[in-house]
Amino acid sequence: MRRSMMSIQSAKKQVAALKEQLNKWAHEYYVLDQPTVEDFEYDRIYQQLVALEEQFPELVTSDSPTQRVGGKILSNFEKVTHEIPMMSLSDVFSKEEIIAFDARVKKLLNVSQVDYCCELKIDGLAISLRYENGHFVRGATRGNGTIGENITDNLKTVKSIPYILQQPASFEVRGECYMPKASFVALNQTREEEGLAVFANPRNAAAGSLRQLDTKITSKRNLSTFLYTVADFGPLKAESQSAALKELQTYGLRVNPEFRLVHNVEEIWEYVEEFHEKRTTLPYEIDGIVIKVNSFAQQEQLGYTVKVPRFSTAYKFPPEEVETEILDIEWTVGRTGVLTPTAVMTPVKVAGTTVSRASLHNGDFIQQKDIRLGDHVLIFKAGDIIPEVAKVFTEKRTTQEPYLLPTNCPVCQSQLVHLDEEVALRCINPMCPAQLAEGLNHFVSRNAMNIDGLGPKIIQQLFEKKLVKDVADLYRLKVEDFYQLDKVKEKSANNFYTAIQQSKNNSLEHLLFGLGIRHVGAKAAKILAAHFGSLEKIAEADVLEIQQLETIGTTIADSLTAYFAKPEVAILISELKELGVNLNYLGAAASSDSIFSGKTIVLTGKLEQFTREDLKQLLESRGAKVTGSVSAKTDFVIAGSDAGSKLVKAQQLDIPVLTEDDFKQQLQEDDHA
Ligand code: 3B9
Repeated sequence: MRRSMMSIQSAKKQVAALKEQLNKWAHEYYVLDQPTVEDFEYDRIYQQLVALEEQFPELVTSDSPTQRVGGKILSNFEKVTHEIPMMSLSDVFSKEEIIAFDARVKKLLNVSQVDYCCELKIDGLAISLRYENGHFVRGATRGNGTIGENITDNLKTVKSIPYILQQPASFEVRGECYMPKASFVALNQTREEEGLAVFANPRNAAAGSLRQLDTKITSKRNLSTFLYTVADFGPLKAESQSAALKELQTYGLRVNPEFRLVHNVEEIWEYVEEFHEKRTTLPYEIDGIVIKVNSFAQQEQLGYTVKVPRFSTAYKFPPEEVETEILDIEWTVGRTGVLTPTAVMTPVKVAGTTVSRASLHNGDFIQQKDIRLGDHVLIFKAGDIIPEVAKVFTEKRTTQEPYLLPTNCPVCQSQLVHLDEEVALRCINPMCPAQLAEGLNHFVSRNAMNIDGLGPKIIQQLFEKKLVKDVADLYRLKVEDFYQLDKVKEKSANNFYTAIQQSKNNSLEHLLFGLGIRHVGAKAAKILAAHFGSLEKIAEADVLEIQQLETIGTTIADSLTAYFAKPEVAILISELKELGVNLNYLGAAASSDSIFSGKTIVLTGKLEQFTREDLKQLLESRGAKVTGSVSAKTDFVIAGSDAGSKLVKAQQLDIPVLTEDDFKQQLQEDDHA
């Protein structure tokens, strides 16, 4: 009797955890277009949820991913209704259209002159913040203008949004949430280092950051806001847009300071030209100028169409495209031997910076666009940041010769392969110096050996000065060796040395991932390390045994066995061992991501499968705290038979209770997480 009741409590917790994980992944995949896991991993967790829901049908909720019909629920953010719709803006693209807008406004108002408020159009995400008696109570996305999503918890991590206004008032204020350019660049840099997909532009980065189910992630993204309107003007005294913007500031709300009251189209156009020029020097992206009739009385008189107010419009900047010529095409070799072509061009100024290089992505891209040396091309910045070739002026072409893709590696000269199913050209020489240098960069990266401070520039120098040629050499470096590098003094030399020495103690999964074996990502490395326990065991493992592991398929198994069959790899392993690098799995405890880490746990009742002391030690080794009495601070209780008052207390407080079997299952999941 009690057993089944206890199980449902732990099932409930598990179902919630699985749903959260799946919803997060689905959201990343469908909404953000930024998948973070392989399909098979999603399916594996999905099947676990299906099985649990079959066993406990009462735990099925309408927001469960298993209940999703045709992928309609894309996230589990609560929906909110905007009582007053969040409208959008009509677009104009030229001075002529601004003149026409002004003429229409004057005609509808039957006046000969109108004042306008010009504002910057921030390239972010429209949000609505509700304050009640001065307290921030709800934040939402625009959604379709009528129904948005409740992102209160995410917005609470945005430091520019006040929790409490400087004067108590109840209203809904709207504006833009955005990521500053510098934060966007920094974020993408880390994502690239971590092998994650980069965001195309600050807008996508802001959207992706706000729509996180894990608000800890949002809080780490540097987001900010500019507010520009109040949904219901109720409490505001202002009678015009420019006065309202000033009034919003008196509440402690962030308002973009560049707004300007103007009196005619000429002044609008001056504002447009001024900010078109200043655009690149602003610390945030703007994609145009918003023009609003300034007087609220006149705004009301003009009214709205279904989607947009008639009193405002947005002038959109043209994307800047500049002509230049292709001087050369350079190929670089990555860690996995993939070659990436870069166009080297006559330097030109585009959207504020001088551009002389643009990625051509791969050989197929060059052939599809028929890009040739010496060609005149039009370039632009994707998301206003990343230079891209938009168009080739074939009519200006002087050469008759198509560009020939390389047949040999530019670094080691060995013959390249073009695998059928891939777009990439690849150098398959494992001793290719370019790959080795990139391999070192991967080895020291965060999810691998996490050797702080050894960035690509240091690695490059270590490599060029022949101080290292492979990862084992890193552990042979002496403090003095670093003095040979540019601008490296005693302090940083010591830091580099210590960071390298410390990495010797990492658990096996870091080393295994760091070796950069094809198809062996951080997750697979963890599973393999936990299963086999040591690098030697993995090296000796049979391909059949490997591929039987959950989530490890034949691709990984084949790649692993091929890797460890190489004689140079055997030598590398023995060298690493000799140099004192740990080759063993140190257990889930060593990686602070144990599900028990930081949890407060109470043991009660008669335990059958563990002694109390063993269980206590086990939990503590995974970062948990074991305490004697149940309180609101208790995360869960592990109960054996004949449990008494502690169990009753846990039930009263709605604290999850695990049986020993439940616990063992959690333990297993912990080891596979
Ligand atoms: C209901 C700046 C942007 C912007 C408005 C902007 C985007 C939209 C808008 C806001 N930057 N300003 N301003 N700087 N990116 C002008 C569309 N206003 C509204 O959304 C809005 C909404 C209104 C009036 C204005 O009144 C109604 C009330 C009930 C029903 C219908 C309309």
